[in-house]
Amino acid sequence: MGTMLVTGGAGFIGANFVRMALKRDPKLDVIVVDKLTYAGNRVNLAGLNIEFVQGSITDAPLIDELVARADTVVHFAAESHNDNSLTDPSPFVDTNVVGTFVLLEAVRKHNKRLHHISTDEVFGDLALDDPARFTEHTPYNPSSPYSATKAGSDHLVRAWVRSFGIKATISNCSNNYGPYQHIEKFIPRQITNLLTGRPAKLYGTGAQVRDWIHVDDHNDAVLLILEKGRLGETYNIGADNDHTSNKQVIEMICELMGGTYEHVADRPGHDQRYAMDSTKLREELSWRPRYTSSISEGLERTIEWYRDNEEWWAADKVAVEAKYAAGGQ
Ligand code: NAD
Ligand code: TDX
Repeated sequence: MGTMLVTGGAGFIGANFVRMALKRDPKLDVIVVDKLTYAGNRVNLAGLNIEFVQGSITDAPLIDELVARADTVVHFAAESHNDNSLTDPSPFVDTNVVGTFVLLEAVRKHNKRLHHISTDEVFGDLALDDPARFTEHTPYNPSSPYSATKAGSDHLVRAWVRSFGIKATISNCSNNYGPYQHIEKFIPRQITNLLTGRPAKLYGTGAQVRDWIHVDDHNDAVLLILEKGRLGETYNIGADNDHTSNKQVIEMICELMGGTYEHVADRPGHDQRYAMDSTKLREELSWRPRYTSSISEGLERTIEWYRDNEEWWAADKVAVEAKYAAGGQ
């Protein structure tokens, strides 16, 4: 793939992606562009042979120059946390919508291959008793400022494919977990709560369902789409884990680690159920997740990672919890 430009490569999924891509092809030239917001961490890429550029995807001259040097662009950069989008949506519009627009203009000008990373949240949610799953044809119906800006970015990519013929693919993936995930997110928040003597915190009743996927299964699918995906197409990514409620996940974590949880204020507008139908990806590209049917194996390894890497997260813990506590969570 020659030179690959990875946006947001110092974040959770992007850093795991760069690690996987270089493991598969140590000769790959990787340029990471990342603003290093609170969610980005240069340490996530420590020891890797890459070129790192600190900068924003909204910086058009910078992005033009970097895209010109790349053969392929993989676009992870985003503001990614729903709760933050409820307190201040502004950076979500800037990065997720305007930043994607800036990137698309550079991709169009230099005629480069783009893969855009998106989420299942663009489809809105399903009722808890609805067994349906989202397909690539499910209409968009986002609920939060985060998911609305991701939906906007997907629409921009599709419009640039149709109107300007850019060489792009999109993937929409369900909730990821694994190493290097920021401790504001559900699973690492609970693990680090228990590791610091706090109770785990469950929003509302905890009946909500997320279709959990290990980050390596997500990134494996992204590499496959880059290699074999049909241009202009969208692929849903999910590991068929749409049967475990937040309450069950928190109970698993408490059981594995020895600890308790408490109910805290619910998220306003909380999406109830996400479930992905990844038949297209499985049939067309023969993708299969390695962590299947239950999250317990991946969860145990993730708990171990946070235990072993306390220096990676400990400095952020007090501030993250103070922010949640201010909102009753
Ligand atoms: P993250 O918040 O951990 O990382 C985002 C990265 O983007 C950070 O390194 C941050 O510094 C960088 N960034 C933010 N604004 C930037 C800007 N203006 N310019 C350059 N870099 C910027 O997020 P994540 O969980 O790794 O998510 C990565 C992508 O995957 C996002 O597009 C997200 O919408 C999508 N996604 C995430 C999940 C999930 O469960 N986490 C699921 C599906 C899709
Ligand atoms: O402390 C918590 N307690 C709790 O019960 C937190 C932080 C969350 N929750 C609940 C809310 C959700 O139902 O857990 C579920 C997961 O929450 P998040 O980790 O915030 O993820 P979610 O809002 O589902 O979005 C995630 O998946 C889709 C990512 O953050 C997005 O970037 C991705 O697009």
